[in-house]
Amino acid sequence: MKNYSTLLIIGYILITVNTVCAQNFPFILPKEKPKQPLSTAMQRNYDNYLAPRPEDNELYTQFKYTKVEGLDYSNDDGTVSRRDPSKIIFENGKYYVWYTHRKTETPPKGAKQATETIPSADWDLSEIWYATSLDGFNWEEQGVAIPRPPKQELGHRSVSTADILKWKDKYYMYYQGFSEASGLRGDDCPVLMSYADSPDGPWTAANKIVIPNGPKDTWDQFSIHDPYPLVYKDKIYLYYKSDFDGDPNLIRMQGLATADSPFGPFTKSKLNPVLTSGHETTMFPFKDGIAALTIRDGNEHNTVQFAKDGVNFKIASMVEMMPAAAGPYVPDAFTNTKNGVGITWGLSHFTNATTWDKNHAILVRFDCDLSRAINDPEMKKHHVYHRPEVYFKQALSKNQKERILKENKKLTQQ
Ligand code: AAL
Repeated sequence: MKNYSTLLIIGYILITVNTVCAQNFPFILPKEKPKQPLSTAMQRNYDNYLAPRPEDNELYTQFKYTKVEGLDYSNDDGTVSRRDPSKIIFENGKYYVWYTHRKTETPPKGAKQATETIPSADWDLSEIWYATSLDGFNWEEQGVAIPRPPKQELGHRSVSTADILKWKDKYYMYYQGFSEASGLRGDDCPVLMSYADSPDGPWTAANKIVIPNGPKDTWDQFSIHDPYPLVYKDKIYLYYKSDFDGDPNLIRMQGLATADSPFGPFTKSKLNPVLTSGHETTMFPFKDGIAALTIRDGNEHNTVQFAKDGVNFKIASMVEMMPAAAGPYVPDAFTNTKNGVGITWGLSHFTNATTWDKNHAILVRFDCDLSRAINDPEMKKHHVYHRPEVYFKQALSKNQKERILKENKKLTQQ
């Protein structure tokens, strides 16, 4: 009996030693991190992602795009623009979205040529409009929600880039309020807020700055863009973007401000910026934390990130063709959930729908599978297949061609 136990122990030790020392990685990718020496990349594959394969990673997805019906763009002549959609909410048996709406006599002409009626930028001289839908594909425009306020009030030049909060059965809209044409110094504005009892309004302007610019020489001293509120940990978590470092070195990062009341005061996180990359903000509750689409700009653009505490974000996946300025349908945006379900669709915008002289943006629908509620294998494929013309559109510039010619000449004349 004693000999038998000793044999068992020796056998167990041999198996363990063999497993730990095994150098050859198994043919079937293990679901759990194997107990054997692993390269840094392989360790990362287990430690940093929700699963070692993208198709099992709830925060990996492809994005699919569909034209939306019901919105007219004046034959794309640049005088009508819709952009920067809010997150989408479902109320009164339908979906609601708010967005920047511009209807001006000309397309944007830049800050130097801007007047009281000629816009400097696509989001200059704009109002916040809204639309409703039963299916997310066909939208019925309802008209203005938040107009430009009278001349003496904050934000009189343009109100844009809105996002919605529902808090204790009332509605709060946060948006950029410009008191001068965008582009004069930079794209400078603070965040204003209006509130209503119903998503259909009427909206009352709080007529005060709710998220102020930072003190002189700090990263968000000039612009607070893309305010994006969620309810998390019993508070309002409002993410925002700032453009800093000055033209032509503009860098864009994202910060967080939290509050106990929609009217503020909002306290900016001491760790701001909390995301080092991304252009417009797009967040959603996911499990016990917050996930973020980190779209263009910065070292970590084209990633989905996750913060277990809503503050300290880590890369959760690398993705392609992300929706710009995405406003997803976030079913649990305001439920204070500790078990966020994720997102499957929303609206985003294309800002290059036409040539520059007819510049305007259009709203489009995106679909994805960043949700624990669905499992769509088509969304989980690991590469997006582009036609050659998509690559050839990324052509070398004249300067680049000249540089290459010069380099060749140097080499061949040696
Ligand atoms: C967008 C957003 C903000 C900027 C401008 C309009 O992509 O980041 O809203 O101010 O561009």
